[in-house]
Amino acid sequence: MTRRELLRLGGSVLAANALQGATPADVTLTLSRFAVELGPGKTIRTVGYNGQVPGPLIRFTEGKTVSVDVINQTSEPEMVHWHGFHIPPDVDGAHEEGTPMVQGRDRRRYTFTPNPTGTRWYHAHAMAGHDLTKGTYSGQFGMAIIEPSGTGGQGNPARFDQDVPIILHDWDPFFSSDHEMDVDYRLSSINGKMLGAGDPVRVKRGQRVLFRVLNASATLQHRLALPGHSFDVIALDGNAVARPGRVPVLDLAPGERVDAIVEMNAPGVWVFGEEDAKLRGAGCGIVVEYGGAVGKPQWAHPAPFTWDYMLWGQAAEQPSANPVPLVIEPRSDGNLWAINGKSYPKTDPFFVKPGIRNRLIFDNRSDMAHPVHLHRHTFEITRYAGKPTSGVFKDVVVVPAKSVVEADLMAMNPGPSLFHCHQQFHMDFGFMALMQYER
Ligand SMILES: [Cu+2]
Repeated sequence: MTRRELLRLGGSVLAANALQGATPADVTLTLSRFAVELGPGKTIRTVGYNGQVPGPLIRFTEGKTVSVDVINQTSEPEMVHWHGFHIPPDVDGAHEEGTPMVQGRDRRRYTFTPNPTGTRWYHAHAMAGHDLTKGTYSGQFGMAIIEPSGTGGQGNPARFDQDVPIILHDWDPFFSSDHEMDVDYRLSSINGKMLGAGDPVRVKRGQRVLFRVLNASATLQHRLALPGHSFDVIALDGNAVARPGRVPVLDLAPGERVDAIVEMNAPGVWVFGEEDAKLRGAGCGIVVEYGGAVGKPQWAHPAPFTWDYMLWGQAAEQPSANPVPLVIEPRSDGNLWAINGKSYPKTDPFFVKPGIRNRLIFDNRSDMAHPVHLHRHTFEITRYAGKPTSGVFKDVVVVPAKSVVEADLMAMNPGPSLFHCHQQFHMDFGFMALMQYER
């Protein structure tokens, strides 16, 4: 874009805002319905941000207050949730916490101060129910990186040569059973393209590449491998881990992020893709191409591996904490899930004590794993399926079937905070409650 074009564009934005009596926002997200070509002959229509999927990669600076204009060009009320941000409830992007919706054909400005640093994201926070076009089934997702202030924009303490977002999504959902309980998908993408349809990730031998992987699927867990390479995991959900460690695969539930550095020392053309052949065939992969390498992208199935958050933690005696039990059970009365015996919207709020260490006890009595998410806070996993750990900080944690996971949080961000399963179909059918601060 030339300077003249920039000035012209700037002028029109200024004029539009002058009509509204406002100065231009730092970030503008315009929601509209548009066509996305995931691959040759594979075009879907969805609602997304700024006419692109994923939405724009947004880099914030920790502690620097920003204004975000959300312009809703659709006819439905919508909401942008800032996932992993410690910001107030009226801007967090959950109606249930008190953030005002952006009505159809309306706009709204949100002002907040991004923190803490790390790989975060933003996405729709709407109930979809049986409508598989809404909420996180749609194209409303994007990565947001909060950089530390005063480091010249290098958001990660580790040394790396390239910073590459890897954003997974599944498309064209349908009910795979007569009971409308199991959602399956016909298409998958990384960075908005099916495997082979987009630009490859271009690397050079000897480089250290930081992959920031985000699972933005509405309901599916994903496991990725890059044949010939391994992953040095340095952060989970954007938070530096206590003990960085090398693994052959990356495993992410909906909502989770993994930052991993890969040493590029196996020249060739590779498929960085889903371990599951069906999902990879549906498009879940991206080509990694070394400079000078030619040929068809190569895939090799990774060896079996047990993904375990505690690989990056430390065994440690935990200080005592205020216990907050959360019993997760299936229900047979139409609302599928219950927390402490009740399904949303009837769930009771649960309370934490301000200013101290509170221990959330996720007691999953169902026979299904759940990626549970807490808004506006980061928690530290302190016990995982019976084993003590520390130093792993997250905002989504997979609670395995018939298991208990304990996670501590310092209650330092008062106001209501939504707690829910990040599996959209579970959230929509009862698996949600509000966390409140005791007075
Ligand atoms: Cu769930």
